[in-house]
Amino acid sequence: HFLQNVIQHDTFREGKVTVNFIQNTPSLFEIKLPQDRTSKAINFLAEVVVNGNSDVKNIDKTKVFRTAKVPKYKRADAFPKGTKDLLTELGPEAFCQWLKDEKKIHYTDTTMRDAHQSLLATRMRSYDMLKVAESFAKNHPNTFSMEVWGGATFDVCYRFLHESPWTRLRELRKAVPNILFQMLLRGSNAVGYKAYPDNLIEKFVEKSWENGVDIFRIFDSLNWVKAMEPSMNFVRKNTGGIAQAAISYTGDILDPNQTKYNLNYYTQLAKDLENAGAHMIAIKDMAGLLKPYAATELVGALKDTVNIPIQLHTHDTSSLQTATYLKAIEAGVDVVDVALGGLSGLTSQPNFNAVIEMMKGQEREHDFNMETLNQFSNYWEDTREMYYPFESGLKAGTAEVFQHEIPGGQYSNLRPQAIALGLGDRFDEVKKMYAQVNTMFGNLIKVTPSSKVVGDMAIFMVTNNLTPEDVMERGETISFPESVINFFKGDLGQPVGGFPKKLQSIILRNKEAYTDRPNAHLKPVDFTKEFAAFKKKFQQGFTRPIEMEDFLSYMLYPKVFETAHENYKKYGNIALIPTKDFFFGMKLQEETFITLEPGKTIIVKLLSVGIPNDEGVRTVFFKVNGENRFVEVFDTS
Ligand code: 3PY
Ligand code: ZN
Repeated sequence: HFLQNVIQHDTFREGKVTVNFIQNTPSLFEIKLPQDRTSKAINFLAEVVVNGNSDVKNIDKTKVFRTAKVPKYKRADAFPKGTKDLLTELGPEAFCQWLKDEKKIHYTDTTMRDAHQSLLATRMRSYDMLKVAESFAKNHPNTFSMEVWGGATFDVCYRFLHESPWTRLRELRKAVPNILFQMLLRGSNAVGYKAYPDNLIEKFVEKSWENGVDIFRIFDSLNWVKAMEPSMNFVRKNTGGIAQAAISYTGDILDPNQTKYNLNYYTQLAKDLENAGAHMIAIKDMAGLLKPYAATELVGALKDTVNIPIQLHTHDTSSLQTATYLKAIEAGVDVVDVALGGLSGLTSQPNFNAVIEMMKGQEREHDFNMETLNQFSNYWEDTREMYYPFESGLKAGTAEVFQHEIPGGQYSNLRPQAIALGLGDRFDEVKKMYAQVNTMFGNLIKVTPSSKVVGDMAIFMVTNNLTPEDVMERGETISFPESVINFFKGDLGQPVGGFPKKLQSIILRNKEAYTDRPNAHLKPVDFTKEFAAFKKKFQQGFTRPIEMEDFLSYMLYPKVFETAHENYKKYGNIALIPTKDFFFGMKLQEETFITLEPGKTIIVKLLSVGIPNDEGVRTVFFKVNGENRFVEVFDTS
């Protein structure tokens, strides 16, 4: 390393070395050894032991965790054939015809995406998914699909879990080669909260497919078909996957007073999506508002309107939604979204295990081995214990959701967001205000990101003690949240029936609003030039060649990616750290196992944590595979 420093030094390279070069250049003796994976892993363990995980606010020191048991499977056995094999064999059109002809009801398991997004603020780590994935693939290959990617998981992976969503997808794909994988794509907003250039979305779709996504559930937060069309085309053109177009459901089609989103509105929308090239239609009931008898009407009418399979997605916030599934199944829906028991119910999807029991002995029964399915539920119930800091606090179903219409995925975030802003005791007001804001905004489809705009405004109004009348009367003097201004400008597209004009001019003041697709205003990404610049900036610190996938992440979330990259340089692949150690830190004399790669596991024991020296640095001692190691960590407390 000393010689390397000499050879790489500018003075040496320029041939200007004098006799005193070595004595006068102390930097030659600064040896920076490249850190290996073990050192990086223990750097992270030490950091959490000393400073905690900044994402975990309240630790319950008395908490004892159960060991989650992975249901048995044979590693050496081949994977049984599943829907992924069928899609490869048939291609998307014939596959969808097969699905339509199926008498059995099919199931999408949302455990690894929407379930934890909606119950645990999206914090489920790849570590806990990968532990159980192969077992699930081998035990339940007759699952229609697994939703494992997209929505909020992409950004949370980097931002809070310090792991790569691409690695998650690849590793899961390896563990589950036989069952279709599904992702949630926010149309022109990809996996973000704003519009992105079309060619960025196109590349993102292409890479998602290459890395393992089969079914793209595409929605637009305002049900604007024009905004969904490009993504549907990208899936059809650039992948062998399925373009599943979602109609986001709001209101109540059975309420004669609610005329905006009536049955006719939804059937027309489904027809438009079929005409625009959808392989399948999803009814995306993101807040759990589709009541059982409404499901009979809606599914029946859609079946009569379109010739493609229909999948139903809901959230059980009211605790009524298993009945909705029963009615939808009777009306001929092809697939329903469920979550394994331990991560089901409330703001998540209805209970997979219970729905299977409900259908036992019935005409459309699809056979699942209940003993192992219940073991998977138990696995998640035990694993969930470690995620207690992220529970939303909702204890029972609430019929209030039919009034406030807050999506399940937003509910589990809005509550902590309100608490963080000191509105914990005023959460009831926030919920009521959410409904009022919706009315002010002209009754919107509310799903990410339009739901975030409504949530931001509700929180803003409660915080500032504003009423809708205040906004209308003295709006010119109010500084509205940025997301609200951008929404009224047209940044998320056009809502059904247009913007309420008076409020729009109050909020925008002199800003110009536009009515075409927001993406049409964005400069396309110059992939050759910008990817080259990205590589130059970030290659240092990567222990593998930099990829287009990294670049896509950077383009979607520049700051988040940059921070994640810094963490990666210091700590390596944090996804390998066991969850308990990741969130809560190791205890003294505790031992943990970290598998750096198959066949390479290190055993780490925490021996001691020193007192801070004059600079506030603590020395943390470990025994790693029998050898003593230490790490110095600055104590930030
Ligand atoms: C998301 O966009 O993340 C959602 O789950 C919307 O329901
Ligand atoms: Zn959902």
